[in-house]
Amino acid sequence: MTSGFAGTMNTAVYGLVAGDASSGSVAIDAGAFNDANPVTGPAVKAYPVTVAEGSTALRVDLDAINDASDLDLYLYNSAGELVAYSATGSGDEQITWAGVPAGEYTAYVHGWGGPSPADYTLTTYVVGSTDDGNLTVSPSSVAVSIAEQTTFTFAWSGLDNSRSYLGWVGYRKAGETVGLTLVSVN
Ligand SMILES: [Ca+2]
Repeated sequence: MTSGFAGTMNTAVYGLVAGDASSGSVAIDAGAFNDANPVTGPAVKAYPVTVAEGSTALRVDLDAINDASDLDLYLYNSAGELVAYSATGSGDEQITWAGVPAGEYTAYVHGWGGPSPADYTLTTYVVGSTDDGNLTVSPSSVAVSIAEQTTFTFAWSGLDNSRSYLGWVGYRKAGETVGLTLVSVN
């Protein structure tokens, strides 16, 4: 990365946390999802997502099993407000939110197009404020000057091969995070 300041840059690791995966299936009905008032049904499935106090990042990852599927993903807060969505022409969708406020959220999977029904895996990751000891960054502290390129090396260990993980590395100047890199391990 390239520094925007001169001084000492420290790194901080958050995670890695394992994703919580659910298998599901939806019917395909392009008109079934009303984003002003989402209602579950054959083509709309809901998943509660708890973001605890002290959480630092959220990812919701939707993986369609059949690449011919077009599934979409929406995230609502506890007030029923749409706070993020991913609704491309693909079957796979992903929402990533660094700095997510704590609260109760609901993720909706909508079967928009393609063969019906459509199977998928929905995986949620909630990264806390702790270093879980499975990701190392070197150097952890380095002297930088403005516009100087610094290379950091990431290494992970002790992960369960059957799961996927998310975390992030913060770049800090005098205790303030001035940049970050999300780290996914699949
Ligand atoms: Ca889609």
